[in-house]
Amino acid sequence: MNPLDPNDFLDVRSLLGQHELELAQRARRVMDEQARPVIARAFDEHRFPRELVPGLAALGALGCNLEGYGCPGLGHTAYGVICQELEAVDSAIRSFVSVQTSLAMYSIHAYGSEEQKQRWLPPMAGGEAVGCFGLSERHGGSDPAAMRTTAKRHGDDWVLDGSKMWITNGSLAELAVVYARTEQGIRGFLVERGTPGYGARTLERKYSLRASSTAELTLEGVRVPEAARLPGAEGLGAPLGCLNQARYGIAWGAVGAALDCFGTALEFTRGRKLFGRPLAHTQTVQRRLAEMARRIATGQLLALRLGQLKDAGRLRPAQVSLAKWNNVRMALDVARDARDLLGAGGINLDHSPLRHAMNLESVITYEGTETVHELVVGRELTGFSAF
Ligand code: TGC
Ligand code: FAD
Repeated sequence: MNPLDPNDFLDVRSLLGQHELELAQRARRVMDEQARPVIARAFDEHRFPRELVPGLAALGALGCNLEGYGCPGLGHTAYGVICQELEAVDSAIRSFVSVQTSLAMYSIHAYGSEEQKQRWLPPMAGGEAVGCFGLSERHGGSDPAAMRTTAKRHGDDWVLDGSKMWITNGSLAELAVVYARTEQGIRGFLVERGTPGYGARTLERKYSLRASSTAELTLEGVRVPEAARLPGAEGLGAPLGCLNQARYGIAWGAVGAALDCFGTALEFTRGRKLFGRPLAHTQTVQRRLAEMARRIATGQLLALRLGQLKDAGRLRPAQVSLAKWNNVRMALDVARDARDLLGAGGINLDHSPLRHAMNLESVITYEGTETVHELVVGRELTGFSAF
């Protein structure tokens, strides 16, 4: 019998449709040709490789699982497998796509007016317009209900004041989706770059997600018309609804990062000879590799099940929390262990595991910290909110 595929120990691939398999293959080819050659350097230079955006758009990654308005409408499992291939290269690339697709475009798709959808979704799907999503604030991202950014009615307009912190794509974005407190509760607004009083300051000296652009948004008396308000976004449930979409993609993406680290460790320990035999011939190294394979296989099944539930329209937020928590924790542990197996060589950018591990320190924090997801699951189990 042939040996099992280390990257797909449980043959999860055979559970995907032909359409998803072909997309995964295309995504891998695009990443191998366009992203892998530039990513370590982009990470080193603390630069988002914007030159990748046309390739991501051509792949159908932008607005992947959204229907109509020029969006690819490829389905949720398809979106998942694409996220996995992107994050196998770097979480920053999946992050760009998550924010564009699941946070900015989804906000407009789910809560926007017909005019807003027609105006923004086609260029966003084509990568000509970049979006960002401003929810978190400096004083506590886990508790968005406590946001201080306000939107006040002035005649036919709204005036926004406040700031948003840690905003992916903030400095690149032509359009910011900003959630703010009004007298009627939390509402969403579209703020275009260049609007007087709106600014984006790139955050420097990040040691995680260095190939992603992160910014602080400032809003000082930013005046937008009523037509820039998302009419369907009423209350905190609106931005939290977007987070479900992005967290779903992360649960898939994290598996990709883990696979890349695992593959690197497997190859390295097979080739490196110490004490007269390959490292992979020792018991403790085999145990560590087997542990990685076990955890990755579990994560693959979890992601696939999430996709099935989402495609069937039955996915619940607490299920997404469980998967985001499990798969990002799994990937971070695998990345750290793979880094260690590489010895000193593991600390520079010639190998990917340290870069993945540093990235995953953000991934485990954003889109709900690990603790937030544990507490969401705890609330579902017990009926008591511990927040
Ligand atoms: P709570 O009382 O639970 O809920 C308020 C309203 O929201 C509804 N809701 C949800 N709706 C859809 N999906 C969900 N997951 C939802 N969770 C709650 C809920 O039904 C309620 O609706 P209504 O109509 O009854 O008012 O709210 P809470 O204040 O107790 O907070 C709950 C908690 C802690 C789970 C929530 O605040 C939370 O998820 N906090 C974490 C915040 C977070 O994840 N921020 C992420 C910001 S974006 C980001 O990080 C992008 S990184 C992107 C990248 O680069 O990839
Ligand atoms: P805090 O909420 O202050 O949490 C601090 C610690 O307290 C954490 O360990 C947390 O788990 C713990 N904690 C919180 N509540 C509880 C509790 N009830 N019980 C026990 N422990 C608790 N936000 C956006 O809106 N848009 C973006 O595009 C975006 N991009 C990001 C990109 C990066 C690289 C990063 C790092 C963050 C980004 N964020 C974005 C912000 C992100 O969502 C927040 O960082 C996250 O929600 C956590 O908020 P915080 O950092 O303020 O930590």
